[in-house]
Amino acid sequence: MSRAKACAKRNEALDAFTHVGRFVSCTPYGNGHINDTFLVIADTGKRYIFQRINTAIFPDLKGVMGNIIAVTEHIHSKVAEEGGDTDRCTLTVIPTNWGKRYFKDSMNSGWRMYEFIERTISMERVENLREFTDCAEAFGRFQGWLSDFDASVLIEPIKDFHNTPVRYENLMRAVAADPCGRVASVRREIEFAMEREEFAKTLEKAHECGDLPLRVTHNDTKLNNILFDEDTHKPVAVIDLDTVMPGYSVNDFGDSIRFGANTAVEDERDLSKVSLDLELYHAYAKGFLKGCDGKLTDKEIELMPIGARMMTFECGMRFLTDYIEGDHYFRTSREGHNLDRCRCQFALVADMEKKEEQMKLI
Ligand code: ADP
Ligand code: GN1
Ligand code: MG
Repeated sequence: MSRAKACAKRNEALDAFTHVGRFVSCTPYGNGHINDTFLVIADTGKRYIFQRINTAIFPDLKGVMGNIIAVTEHIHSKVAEEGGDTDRCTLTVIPTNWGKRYFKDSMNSGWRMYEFIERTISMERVENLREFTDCAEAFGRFQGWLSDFDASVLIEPIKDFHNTPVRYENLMRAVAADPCGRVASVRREIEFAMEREEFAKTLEKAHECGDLPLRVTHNDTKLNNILFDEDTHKPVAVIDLDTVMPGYSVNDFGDSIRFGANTAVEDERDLSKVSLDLELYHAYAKGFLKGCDGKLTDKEIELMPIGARMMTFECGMRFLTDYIEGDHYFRTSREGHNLDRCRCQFALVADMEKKEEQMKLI
């Protein structure tokens, strides 16, 4: 779509939310890989988050928004019971002028608006161990709040989202199809994945034999999906609730480790910089267990290191699949971006394999 057309669509969508005021600015915002996020300012001075939901990834707009409303209402009531800050504890959806939860433009794109959670920052890296422990507590608490939530009201926004064997099959299908002629250049990465085909099944097997329960989980527990207070750097809200659905606690733990306990950034090209920081791992594990407040079983606790390795491996395979298929899923900003991300994840997996015993001890 041309820039002018994209801008026209955005304005068409903004017109659906004018009950909050006239919008005076709208600028791209944040570092998400999936949705198009904008910060909009109304003539009242109030700020809002405005997002074009990626409908190629989330076709069931009604279902996704229904999940978000149900989950945020539940969290609001939990925080109210605890006497916490109900204004900033979770996302608040702003309805359209007609009271709907999202707006569909004439090209079928979905748009939604949230209250901007003020006086917060989002971070790509933590500055110290305490921040990472706090972040873990926040994700653990999030899971705790949802422990009595009726999961049957949720739709599954993306089927088999963290089903690693299915992700493996998807990769093999992409390799066989090779739609962009890129397979020859990524043989080493494909082999890396193939050597771990059995490992990929570990959590699904644990679930099948009753060792790993399904809980309502976040499923995208990256550091930048938490908003921190700009003064105290304490977590304020867990955001990006598109993928909340039944899942494994150890995957929520694992995805945070993948992103936040890597000594390098997610798309680092210099692989000598990539490793698992065991101090950060320890800090996070401590906070997560505290946040979950005794709700995890011994077996779940035992599987936490596997969760970390699994999420890193799975994410690496997803980046590789997207690279092979021509980069249609994750937003990229340079040539070979998904391949760089894949290599970085696989380097981290290799380091985690070396540190398996230390992770278990922690
Ligand atoms: P994506 O699914 O593309 O990752 P997110 O929902 O995570 O999109 O939003 C992208 C970024 O926008 C977040 O990392 C955060 O910095 C910012 N953001 C999102 N929602 C809010 C909000 N309600 N208040 C303040 N900042 C927000
Ligand atoms: C995407 O939306 P965002 O940027 O927070 C992706 C996650 C990946 C992550 C990798 C819906 O998260 O699953 O782990 O990129 N979200 C979706 O950085 O696929
Ligand atoms: Mg996000």
